[in-house]
Amino acid sequence: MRTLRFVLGDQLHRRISSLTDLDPDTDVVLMVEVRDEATYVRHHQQKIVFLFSAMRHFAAELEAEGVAVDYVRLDDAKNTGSFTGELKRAVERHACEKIVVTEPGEWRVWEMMQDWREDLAPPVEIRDDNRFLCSRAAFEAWAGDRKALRMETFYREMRRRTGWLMDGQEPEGGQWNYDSENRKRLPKDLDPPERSGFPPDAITLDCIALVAKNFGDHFGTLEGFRWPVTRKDALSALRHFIAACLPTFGDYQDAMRQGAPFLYHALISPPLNAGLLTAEEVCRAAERAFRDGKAPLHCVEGFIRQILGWREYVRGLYWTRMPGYAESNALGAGRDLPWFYWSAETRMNCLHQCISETRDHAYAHHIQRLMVLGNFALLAGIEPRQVEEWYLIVFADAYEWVELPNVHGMVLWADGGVMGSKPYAASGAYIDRMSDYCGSCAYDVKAKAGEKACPFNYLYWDFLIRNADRLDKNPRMAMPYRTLGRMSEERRAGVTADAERFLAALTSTPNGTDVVRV
Ligand code: FAD
Ligand code: DLZ
Ligand code: SF4
Repeated sequence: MRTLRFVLGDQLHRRISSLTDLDPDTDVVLMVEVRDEATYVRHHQQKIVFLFSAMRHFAAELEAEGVAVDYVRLDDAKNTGSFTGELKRAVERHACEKIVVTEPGEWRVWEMMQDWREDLAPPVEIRDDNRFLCSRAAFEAWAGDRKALRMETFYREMRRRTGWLMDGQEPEGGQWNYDSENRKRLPKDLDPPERSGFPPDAITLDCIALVAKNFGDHFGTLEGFRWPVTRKDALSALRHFIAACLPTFGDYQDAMRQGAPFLYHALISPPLNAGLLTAEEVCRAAERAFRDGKAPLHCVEGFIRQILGWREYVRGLYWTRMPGYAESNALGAGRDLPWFYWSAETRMNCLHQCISETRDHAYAHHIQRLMVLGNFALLAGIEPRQVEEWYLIVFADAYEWVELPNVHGMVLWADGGVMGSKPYAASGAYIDRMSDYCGSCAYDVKAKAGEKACPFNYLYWDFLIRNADRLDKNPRMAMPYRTLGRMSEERRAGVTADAERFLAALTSTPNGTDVVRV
């Protein structure tokens, strides 16, 4: 039977479920570069290059194996620009009796697939996404009627299920979680390993030219493109991380340093999310390093938790809560996204650094995303939809299944506590403790009030004041609200005045004038 196997741009694994029973004698693999996918949000230029180049390399590998690949390029004159249009055209080209796809990473594409079932003549088989360690059905069974879906409970279940870092029924070393050992400041004299990345080959250079021509007005630069675009290079990146970074990963997981965007992080999320690596092989490689005495337990546990715990958890949460998940706005946040999220033109050095690095690499590490970029959006009360769109655009690893829970739930607490028991709000003291940004900032992190004071300081208290009716009964917020309760009326009024002055000066367009632009 001739089967048309439609492989999406983030499903680039030879053992993806849509290809497991591929018959090279009869079947055709369809892959399409389409404008709709690059523009449903205006993705960072490096993300589009990464996906197109990884798709072209993957298609070439299949062809080298003798598989017939029908690959539609973006500049093909007949390209309709959409998944549906290209699938319909391909059905006309190939007399296929069946279409096989793997379920997608995003709800909007899932809805498209339901339409394909209705509208196309050949039957459409949608298979489970085997890139994950916990299927949608298994997560739903775990979630059951639980009111709160906490990551830590899920993670322990996954450790038991996989047997990773387990000593019989008990966690290796006697503890499930070594987070308390993973919050160190980066010593000044410690230099993180060199991360040279992968220079673009001829295929990537073609994609760079294509993207510059078609999407050159999207956010981000192309000059520094160094992402691995093949499985071979992605495995090499993984090996380098395990050998050079994992033994120190945990200790400085939360640290930030000016001019050092990557530190000890793995830099594997773009290839991992596109299927060039599997979660299983990444976790197994880390566990092997521990068993072989090459990396300490607290670092390996911290790393495995990110993938076996957080990554699987946010994906499961996304699918159990969609399509309604994005609709809530528990803190009633409604401010427009400030323009500096695009231009990096702000005197707040922490934000200037994190946004500039995001523009240059389509990457920021976890604490930059959470405690700088996200923390500001939370404290300033930026509308969830605008923040979510920004995150989906700017990072090479962003797909809605992973971006939405992290932003809507973890950062903005817009889901009212489904994901996290309290908002991750913090003042400038946290950023000062975990980074060297404040030393080169126009603002004074120690000052609490007035024009020179670090905006995070008064915005933090203003956030608590503004949201008191929603948060002051939360037991995990008891301490800050007790401190707020002891504040004099005069000081509270000062906080509100500083916050109002600062927020009123923010602009959401490039032409505005505001005090935080350089
Ligand atoms: P490392 O720090 O080395 O971590 C290893 C791996 O753990 C990552 O590659 C990733 O696969 C996984 N991981 C760690 N934390 C998370 C998490 N919270 N959720 C899911 N996976 C996690 N990750 C994405 O892949 N895509 C996104 O769009 C994305 N958006 C985020 C938005 C916000 C607001 C926050 C706080 C986090 C977001 N993350 C996202 C998670 C995390 O920041 C990135 O996975 C990580 O920075 C990728 O870099 P790395 O490979 O060097 O990761
Ligand atoms: C992100 C992306 C982009 C920019 N372009 C394409 C494309 O042209 N063709 C394709 O198959 N996939 C692309 N993708 C990834 C899809 O958006 C992704 O598969 C869906 O969002 C489902 O997760
Ligand atoms: Fe950021 Fe405040 Fe530090 Fe400046 S002083 S870098 S705004 S935390």
